[in-house]
Amino acid sequence: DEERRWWKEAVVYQIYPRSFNDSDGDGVGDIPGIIEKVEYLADLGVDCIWLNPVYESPNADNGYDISDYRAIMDEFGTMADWEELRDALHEHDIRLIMDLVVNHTSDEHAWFVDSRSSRDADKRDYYWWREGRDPEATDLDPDDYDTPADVDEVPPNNWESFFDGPAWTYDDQTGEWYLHLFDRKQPDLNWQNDAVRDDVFEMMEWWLDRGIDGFRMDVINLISKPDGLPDADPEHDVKTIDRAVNGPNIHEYLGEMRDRVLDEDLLTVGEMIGDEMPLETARRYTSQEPGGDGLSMIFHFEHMLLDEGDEAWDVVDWELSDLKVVMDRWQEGLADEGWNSLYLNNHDQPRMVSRFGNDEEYRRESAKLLATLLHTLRGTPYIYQGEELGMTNYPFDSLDEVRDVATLNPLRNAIEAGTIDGFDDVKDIVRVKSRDNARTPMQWDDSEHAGFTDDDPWIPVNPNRDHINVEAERADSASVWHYYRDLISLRKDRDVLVYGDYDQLTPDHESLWAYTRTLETADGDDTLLVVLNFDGDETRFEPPADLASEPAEMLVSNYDADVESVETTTLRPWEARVYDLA
Ligand code: TEU
Repeated sequence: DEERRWWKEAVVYQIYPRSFNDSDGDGVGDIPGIIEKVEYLADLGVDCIWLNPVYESPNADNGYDISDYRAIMDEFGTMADWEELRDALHEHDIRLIMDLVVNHTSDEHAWFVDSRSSRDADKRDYYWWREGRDPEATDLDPDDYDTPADVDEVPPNNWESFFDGPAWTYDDQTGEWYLHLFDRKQPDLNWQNDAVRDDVFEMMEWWLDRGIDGFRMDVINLISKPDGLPDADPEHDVKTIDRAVNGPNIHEYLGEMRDRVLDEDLLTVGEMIGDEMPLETARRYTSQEPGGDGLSMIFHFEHMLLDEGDEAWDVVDWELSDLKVVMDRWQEGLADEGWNSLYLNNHDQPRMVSRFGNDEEYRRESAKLLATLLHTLRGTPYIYQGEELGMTNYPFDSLDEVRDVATLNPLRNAIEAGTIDGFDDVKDIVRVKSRDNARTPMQWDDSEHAGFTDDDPWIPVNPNRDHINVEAERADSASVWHYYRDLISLRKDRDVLVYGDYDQLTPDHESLWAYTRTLETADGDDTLLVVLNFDGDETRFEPPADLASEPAEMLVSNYDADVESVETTTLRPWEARVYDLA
């Protein structure tokens, strides 16, 4: 029998503090702002908050560049504010997990400041320092790197940063290069060094002692670098990411973390980037057995890659059948061992209704359909702030509206290199793909700044705040918000939603996704049938023979629908139905 765990039964709500609620009118969301909304979160019914980084940071990457793990960013408040938030959440039976960013630190972290000070600094080996290479001995062009005029060197390997440009920066002070898989202000920690692991684990304990309920682990499958830091093979289109993910010591490091710091009552979710991951690896990461890494679950990226084209700025249409292939693979792969997370967007991804639904005519219906999917698959659902309103992508019109380093770096480099003339050349793709789509302020009401702040917000408010906002959603019982609230509360009543088996019924259908969830109980099977029409046109659904004419009630639907049994039916645009066969 499946072991019960609170984190399997929970619904997690993700808060991006910079964009959630500003209490002091500086245009930046903050912790007191979140405290003001704890009541809101309790009303919605969520069980756990994942807080994006709130630590001291120069904000080269909005807090993912940490300069002090044990201090709160001034803009967000104080440690006392944080404690008040923790207590307010716990008083409402809402747990709190914190972002753990330990693949890299800020270049302004004391460790790195010491590390870069000299070749034999105490903390030199906390990071990856290497001598450069003679350009003649490589295929690299020294002009592609930013070195002083008298330095004729290229970096130790050809890796590129995820945020464009080289993954190595030359440092004048000691004449060596340091590795950063992200921005140059985010140097990678050297996990091979025992002292690094000791310090990281001690820091994690320090937070656990402060009563948190777990961690979301940022790009945790990058911490083990391949031996010898070999070049990626450009001929075979092997990128840094293929080189650097799930490295040789990853299980050793996570195993040590599990033994020294973690326990099974914590929610630990590892962000695991990369393309298709062998399910064996996924099971190892999430296995609670001895020898497993013991993470509660991971975030994989396979469904986030379905609309990715070949080039950096390329998007292609995603197909429902491909989405089903990915999700089925994970549903089945972690059915007996391990556990799934369920998400369709977060602070790094476009808004899900714009990407996987229809954010115009059927915004409301498709937002509800996607919610139905996330809350009826097997796994733990994650709601990203604003998702519960059906918030959409932002209509970017100029470079001035963009804030994200992952959008700005490649854009500026492309303009400089002359491969694009200006923003207009990439406007469409920024609107579809930029991480900033998810980072516009939470829409609380229809006022100028959406009730997020009294002053100019740090990033523009979506103009559709005039009709998409918390106030309007709460006032309308047929809203996306109420639908979310119902789904969240249903999870508490029905074990089948958490622990039931998943069975796909329509693997190849182009617009229909139907599946059952089944839980064996003392009084027989508890069965739900979920039917989703991923299309703006009507679609006919014919139930499989063993379900046809079975007595059923409509448990959840995004249209008016009343039934007494499971029958052949025509589903309306983006219609979602959950039949209760119990
Ligand atoms: O993200 C990892 C990451 O590289 C992707 O999520 C990336 O942002 C996405 O593919 C879109 O390009 C994590 C954090 O979630 C992100 O906010 C940080 O910028 C990044 O790590 C570095 O810490």
